[in-house]
Amino acid sequence: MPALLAELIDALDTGRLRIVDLTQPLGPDTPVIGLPPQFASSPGMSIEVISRYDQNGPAWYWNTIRLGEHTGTHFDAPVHWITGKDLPDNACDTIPPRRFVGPACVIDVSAEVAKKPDFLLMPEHVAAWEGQHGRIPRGAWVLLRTGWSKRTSAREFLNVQGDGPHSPGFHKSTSELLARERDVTGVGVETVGTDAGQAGRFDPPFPNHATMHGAGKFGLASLRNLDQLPATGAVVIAAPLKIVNGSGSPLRVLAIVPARRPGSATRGVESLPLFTSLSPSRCYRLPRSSRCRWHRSSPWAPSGW
Ligand code: 23J
Ligand code: MN
Repeated sequence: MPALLAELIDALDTGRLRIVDLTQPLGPDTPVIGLPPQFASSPGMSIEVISRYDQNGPAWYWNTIRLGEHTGTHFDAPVHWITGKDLPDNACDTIPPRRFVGPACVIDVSAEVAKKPDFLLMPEHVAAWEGQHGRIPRGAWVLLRTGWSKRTSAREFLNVQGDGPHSPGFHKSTSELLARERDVTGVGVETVGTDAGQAGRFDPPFPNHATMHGAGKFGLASLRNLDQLPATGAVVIAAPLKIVNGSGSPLRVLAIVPARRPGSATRGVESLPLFTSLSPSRCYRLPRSSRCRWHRSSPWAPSGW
Protein backbone atom coordinates (compact mmCIF):
# COMPACT_ATOMS: atom_id res chain seq x y z
CA MET A 1 0.00 0.00 0.00
CA PRO A 2 1.32 3.49 -0.76
CA ALA A 3 2.70 5.22 2.35
CA LEU A 4 -0.01 7.87 2.17
CA LEU A 5 -2.84 5.32 2.41
CA ALA A 6 -0.97 3.23 5.00
CA GLU A 7 -0.67 6.37 7.12
CA LEU A 8 -4.40 7.03 6.75
CA ILE A 9 -5.22 3.55 8.05
CA ASP A 10 -2.67 3.84 10.86
CA ALA A 11 -4.03 7.23 11.89
CA LEU A 12 -7.54 5.76 12.03
CA ASP A 13 -6.26 2.76 14.04
CA THR A 14 -4.40 4.93 16.54
CA GLY A 15 -7.10 7.58 16.90
CA ARG A 16 -5.15 10.41 15.30
CA LEU A 17 -8.01 10.51 12.82
CA ARG A 18 -11.55 9.45 13.55
CA ILE A 19 -14.73 8.92 11.56
CA VAL A 20 -17.74 11.03 12.51
CA ASP A 21 -21.08 9.82 11.18
CA LEU A 22 -23.13 12.79 9.96
CA THR A 23 -26.17 10.60 9.17
CA GLN A 24 -29.64 10.35 10.77
CA PRO A 25 -31.12 6.88 11.33
CA LEU A 26 -33.34 5.98 8.34
CA GLY A 27 -36.68 4.32 9.03
CA PRO A 28 -40.48 4.68 8.96
CA ASP A 29 -40.25 7.48 11.56
CA THR A 30 -37.79 9.58 9.55
CA PRO A 31 -39.42 12.98 8.93
CA VAL A 32 -39.94 14.08 5.31
CA ILE A 33 -40.51 17.54 3.88
CA GLY A 34 -44.10 18.70 3.47
CA LEU A 35 -45.06 20.69 0.37
CA PRO A 36 -48.24 22.69 -0.30
CA PRO A 37 -51.20 20.39 -1.09
CA GLN A 38 -51.28 21.18 -4.83
CA PHE A 39 -47.92 19.40 -5.24
CA ALA A 40 -47.20 15.68 -5.02
CA SER A 41 -45.48 14.72 -1.82
CA SER A 42 -42.56 12.40 -1.20
CA PRO A 43 -43.44 9.21 0.65
CA GLY A 44 -41.68 8.46 3.90
CA MET A 45 -39.84 5.20 4.24
CA SER A 46 -41.64 1.89 4.49
CA ILE A 47 -39.96 -1.44 5.21
CA GLU A 48 -41.47 -4.86 4.51
CA VAL A 49 -39.84 -8.13 5.45
CA ILE A 50 -39.12 -10.52 2.57
CA SER A 51 -37.95 -13.29 4.88
CA ARG A 52 -36.56 -13.59 8.38
CA TYR A 53 -35.08 -17.09 8.91
CA ASP A 54 -38.53 -18.50 8.21
CA GLN A 55 -40.33 -20.44 5.49
CA ASN A 56 -39.80 -17.51 3.08
CA GLY A 57 -36.05 -17.87 3.57
CA PRO A 58 -34.92 -20.28 6.24
CA ALA A 59 -31.33 -19.02 6.61
CA TRP A 60 -31.64 -15.39 5.60
CA TYR A 61 -33.18 -12.04 6.61
CA TRP A 62 -33.87 -9.23 4.12
CA ASN A 63 -36.33 -6.42 3.53
CA THR A 64 -37.99 -4.47 0.75
CA ILE A 65 -37.65 -0.73 1.20
CA ARG A 66 -39.70 2.02 -0.41
CA LEU A 67 -38.90 5.69 -0.06
CA GLY A 68 -38.59 8.99 -1.88
CA GLU A 69 -35.13 9.84 -3.13
CA HIS A 70 -35.09 12.84 -0.78
CA THR A 71 -35.74 11.03 2.51
CA GLY A 72 -33.72 11.47 5.69
CA THR A 73 -30.03 12.26 5.33
CA HIS A 74 -29.84 12.65 1.58
CA PHE A 75 -27.97 14.06 -1.40
CA ASP A 76 -29.45 16.58 -3.87
CA ALA A 77 -28.06 16.27 -7.42
CA PRO A 78 -28.16 19.21 -9.86
CA VAL A 79 -30.85 17.49 -11.98
CA HIS A 80 -33.20 17.73 -8.95
CA TRP A 81 -33.91 21.36 -9.90
CA ILE A 82 -35.11 22.80 -13.22
CA THR A 83 -32.12 25.15 -13.19
CA GLY A 84 -29.74 22.17 -13.36
CA LYS A 85 -31.73 19.92 -15.70
CA ASP A 86 -29.51 20.35 -18.79
CA LEU A 87 -26.11 20.39 -17.11
CA PRO A 88 -23.63 17.61 -17.95
CA ASP A 89 -23.08 14.86 -15.35
CA ASN A 90 -25.96 16.18 -13.25
CA ALA A 91 -27.51 12.97 -11.89
CA CYS A 92 -26.61 10.45 -9.22
CA ASP A 93 -25.19 7.94 -11.72
CA THR A 94 -23.16 10.38 -13.82
CA ILE A 95 -21.48 12.68 -11.29
CA PRO A 96 -17.74 11.89 -11.25
CA PRO A 97 -17.05 10.22 -7.88
CA ARG A 98 -14.11 12.50 -7.11
CA ARG A 99 -16.66 15.22 -6.48
CA PHE A 100 -18.17 13.37 -3.53
CA VAL A 101 -15.06 13.96 -1.40
CA GLY A 102 -14.02 17.39 -0.20
CA PRO A 103 -12.78 19.52 2.70
CA ALA A 104 -15.46 20.61 5.17
CA CYS A 105 -15.99 24.23 6.17
CA VAL A 106 -18.35 24.32 9.14
CA ILE A 107 -20.11 27.61 9.82
CA ASP A 108 -21.59 27.63 13.31
CA VAL A 109 -24.72 29.75 13.59
CA SER A 110 -26.38 27.69 16.32
CA ALA A 111 -26.51 30.67 18.72
CA GLU A 112 -28.26 32.83 16.09
CA VAL A 113 -30.71 30.05 15.16
CA ALA A 114 -31.58 29.45 18.83
CA LYS A 115 -32.83 33.05 18.90
CA LYS A 116 -34.37 33.05 15.43
CA PRO A 117 -35.51 29.80 13.73
CA ASP A 118 -35.91 31.62 10.37
CA PHE A 119 -32.25 32.73 10.41
CA LEU A 120 -30.69 33.11 6.95
CA LEU A 121 -26.95 32.94 6.39
CA MET A 122 -25.79 36.21 4.81
CA PRO A 123 -22.62 36.94 2.81
CA GLU A 124 -21.42 38.96 5.81
CA HIS A 125 -21.48 35.82 7.95
CA VAL A 126 -19.32 34.05 5.37
CA ALA A 127 -16.93 37.03 5.38
CA ALA A 128 -16.69 36.91 9.19
CA TRP A 129 -16.06 33.15 9.09
CA GLU A 130 -13.36 33.60 6.44
CA GLY A 131 -11.75 36.34 8.53
CA GLN A 132 -11.31 33.79 11.29
CA HIS A 133 -10.63 30.58 9.35
CA GLY A 134 -9.41 31.60 5.90
CA ARG A 135 -11.02 31.56 2.49
CA ILE A 136 -13.42 28.72 1.69
CA PRO A 137 -11.47 26.57 -0.80
CA ARG A 138 -12.77 25.47 -4.18
CA GLY A 139 -14.42 22.06 -3.84
CA ALA A 140 -15.41 22.52 -0.20
CA TRP A 141 -18.49 21.09 1.42
CA VAL A 142 -19.89 24.09 3.31
CA LEU A 143 -21.81 22.76 6.31
CA LEU A 144 -24.26 25.02 8.12
CA ARG A 145 -24.20 24.13 11.80
CA THR A 146 -27.51 25.31 13.23
CA GLY A 147 -28.12 22.87 16.10
CA TRP A 148 -31.36 21.95 14.30
CA SER A 149 -30.61 18.20 14.46
CA LYS A 150 -31.06 18.39 18.24
CA ARG A 151 -34.80 18.65 17.44
CA THR A 152 -35.36 14.91 17.44
CA SER A 153 -39.18 14.87 17.27
CA ALA A 154 -40.70 15.27 13.80
CA ARG A 155 -42.91 18.09 15.11
CA GLU A 156 -39.99 20.18 16.34
CA PHE A 157 -37.77 19.24 13.40
CA LEU A 158 -40.27 20.23 10.69
CA ASN A 159 -41.60 23.12 12.84
CA VAL A 160 -44.74 23.68 10.76
CA GLN A 161 -46.80 26.68 11.94
CA GLY A 162 -50.04 28.09 10.54
CA ASP A 163 -48.08 29.80 7.76
CA GLY A 164 -45.84 26.88 6.87
CA PRO A 165 -42.51 25.52 8.08
CA HIS A 166 -39.95 27.66 9.91
CA SER A 167 -36.31 26.62 9.81
CA PRO A 168 -33.00 28.28 8.93
CA GLY A 169 -31.24 28.43 5.57
CA PHE A 170 -29.28 30.58 3.14
CA HIS A 171 -30.01 33.98 1.67
CA LYS A 172 -29.96 33.80 -2.14
CA SER A 173 -26.93 36.11 -2.28
CA THR A 174 -25.02 33.72 -0.01
CA SER A 175 -25.80 30.75 -2.24
CA GLU A 176 -24.58 32.82 -5.21
CA LEU A 177 -21.36 33.71 -3.40
CA LEU A 178 -20.66 30.10 -2.44
CA ALA A 179 -21.53 28.64 -5.86
CA ARG A 180 -20.01 31.25 -8.16
CA GLU A 181 -17.21 32.98 -6.24
CA ARG A 182 -16.06 30.08 -4.05
CA ASP A 183 -16.87 27.22 -6.45
CA VAL A 184 -17.85 24.95 -3.56
CA THR A 185 -18.87 21.33 -4.10
CA GLY A 186 -22.11 21.92 -2.23
CA VAL A 187 -23.78 22.88 1.00
CA GLY A 188 -24.95 20.66 3.82
CA VAL A 189 -27.57 21.47 6.44
CA GLU A 190 -29.13 19.93 9.56
CA THR A 191 -32.67 20.78 8.41
CA VAL A 192 -35.00 18.68 6.21
CA GLY A 193 -33.97 20.57 3.04
CA THR A 194 -31.21 22.93 1.96
CA ASP A 195 -33.61 25.87 1.74
CA ALA A 196 -35.11 27.70 4.69
CA GLY A 197 -38.55 26.57 5.86
CA GLN A 198 -40.20 29.69 4.46
CA ALA A 199 -38.20 29.63 1.20
CA GLY A 200 -41.23 28.63 -0.89
CA ARG A 201 -42.27 32.27 -0.49
CA PHE A 202 -38.89 33.70 -1.49
CA ASP A 203 -38.10 35.16 -4.92
CA PRO A 204 -37.28 32.87 -6.64
CA PRO A 205 -38.88 30.09 -4.57
CA PHE A 206 -36.25 27.86 -2.96
CA PRO A 207 -33.34 30.12 -3.97
CA ASN A 208 -30.64 27.83 -2.59
CA HIS A 209 -31.87 24.91 -4.70
CA ALA A 210 -32.22 27.17 -7.76
CA THR A 211 -28.77 28.71 -7.36
CA MET A 212 -26.73 25.70 -6.25
CA HIS A 213 -28.17 23.20 -8.71
CA GLY A 214 -28.12 25.74 -11.55
CA ALA A 215 -24.38 26.01 -10.92
CA GLY A 216 -23.93 22.21 -10.86
CA LYS A 217 -23.48 22.13 -7.08
CA PHE A 218 -24.86 19.57 -4.63
CA GLY A 219 -26.91 19.61 -1.45
CA LEU A 220 -26.89 17.50 1.70
CA ALA A 221 -29.91 17.61 3.99
CA SER A 222 -30.78 16.25 7.43
CA LEU A 223 -27.17 16.04 8.62
CA ARG A 224 -26.35 15.61 12.28
CA ASN A 225 -23.27 15.64 14.55
CA LEU A 226 -21.91 18.78 12.91
CA ASP A 227 -20.97 19.86 16.46
CA GLN A 228 -18.33 17.11 16.38
CA LEU A 229 -16.49 18.75 13.48
CA PRO A 230 -13.82 21.46 13.57
CA ALA A 231 -14.50 24.62 11.55
CA THR A 232 -11.85 23.46 9.08
CA GLY A 233 -9.64 20.40 8.81
CA ALA A 234 -12.18 17.61 8.28
CA VAL A 235 -12.83 15.76 5.03
CA VAL A 236 -16.40 14.80 4.09
CA ILE A 237 -17.33 11.81 1.95
CA ALA A 238 -20.89 11.99 0.66
CA ALA A 239 -21.50 9.48 -2.14
CA PRO A 240 -25.14 8.90 -3.20
CA LEU A 241 -26.47 5.60 -4.53
CA LYS A 242 -25.81 5.25 -8.25
CA ILE A 243 -29.50 5.59 -9.12
CA VAL A 244 -29.87 5.81 -12.91
CA ASN A 245 -31.03 9.37 -13.60
CA GLY A 246 -31.48 9.80 -9.86
CA SER A 247 -32.27 13.29 -8.60
CA GLY A 248 -30.90 12.49 -5.19
CA SER A 249 -30.42 9.64 -2.77
CA PRO A 250 -30.35 8.74 0.87
CA LEU A 251 -26.74 8.15 1.85
CA ARG A 252 -24.31 7.68 4.69
CA VAL A 253 -22.29 10.86 5.14
CA LEU A 254 -18.91 10.37 6.81
CA ALA A 255 -16.36 12.91 8.02
CA ILE A 256 -12.67 12.11 8.62
CA VAL A 257 -11.67 14.31 11.54
CA PRO A 258 -8.24 14.93 13.08
CA ALA A 259 -8.03 14.28 16.82
CA ARG A 260 -7.48 17.35 18.94
CA ARG A 261 -3.79 17.87 19.58
CA PRO A 262 -2.87 16.45 23.02
CA GLY A 263 -2.89 19.20 25.62
CA SER A 264 -4.94 21.59 23.50
CA ALA A 265 -7.95 23.20 25.15
CA THR A 266 -11.29 21.39 24.94
CA ARG A 267 -12.84 24.49 23.42
CA GLY A 268 -10.59 25.59 20.57
CA VAL A 269 -10.72 28.76 18.56
CA GLU A 270 -13.52 27.14 16.55
CA SER A 271 -15.90 27.46 19.48
CA LEU A 272 -15.44 31.18 20.07
CA PRO A 273 -18.54 33.21 19.20
CA LEU A 274 -18.16 34.12 15.56
CA PHE A 275 -20.51 36.96 14.86
CA THR A 276 -20.42 39.20 17.91
CA SER A 277 -18.87 41.92 15.76
CA LEU A 278 -21.69 41.85 13.22
CA SER A 279 -24.45 44.29 14.01
CA PRO A 280 -27.89 43.34 12.66
CA SER A 281 -27.88 46.34 10.35
CA ARG A 282 -24.62 45.20 8.75
CA CYS A 283 -26.03 41.71 8.40
CA TYR A 284 -29.32 42.51 6.82
CA ARG A 285 -29.05 45.82 4.98
CA LEU A 286 -28.41 44.52 1.49
CA PRO A 287 -28.99 46.13 -1.88
CA ARG A 288 -32.72 46.13 -2.63
CA SER A 289 -32.28 43.81 -5.62
CA SER A 290 -30.78 41.01 -3.56
CA ARG A 291 -33.27 41.14 -0.70
CA CYS A 292 -35.70 38.26 -0.22
CA ARG A 293 -39.20 39.35 -1.10
CA TRP A 294 -42.42 37.39 -0.78
CA HIS A 295 -43.10 35.87 -4.16
CA ARG A 296 -46.75 36.88 -4.56
CA SER A 297 -47.45 34.89 -7.71
CA SER A 298 -45.99 31.70 -6.27
CA PRO A 299 -48.34 28.95 -5.14
CA TRP A 300 -46.76 29.37 -1.70
CA ALA A 301 -47.96 32.94 -1.33
CA PRO A 302 -51.35 32.20 0.24
CA SER A 303 -50.85 30.59 3.64
CA GLY A 304 -51.95 27.29 2.12
CA TRP A 305 -49.50 24.94 3.79
C1 23J B 1 -38.85 19.56 -3.59
C2 23J B 1 -39.38 20.81 -3.51
C3 23J B 1 -38.91 21.70 -2.60
C4 23J B 1 -37.88 21.31 -1.76
C5 23J B 1 -37.32 20.05 -1.82
C6 23J B 1 -37.83 19.17 -2.73
C7 23J B 1 -36.20 19.67 -0.92
O1 23J B 1 -35.89 20.31 0.04
C8 23J B 1 -35.33 18.52 -1.23
O2 23J B 1 -35.31 17.54 -0.50
O3 23J B 1 -34.60 18.62 -2.19
S1 23J B 1 -37.25 22.46 -0.60
MN1 MN C 1 -33.45 16.96 -1.38
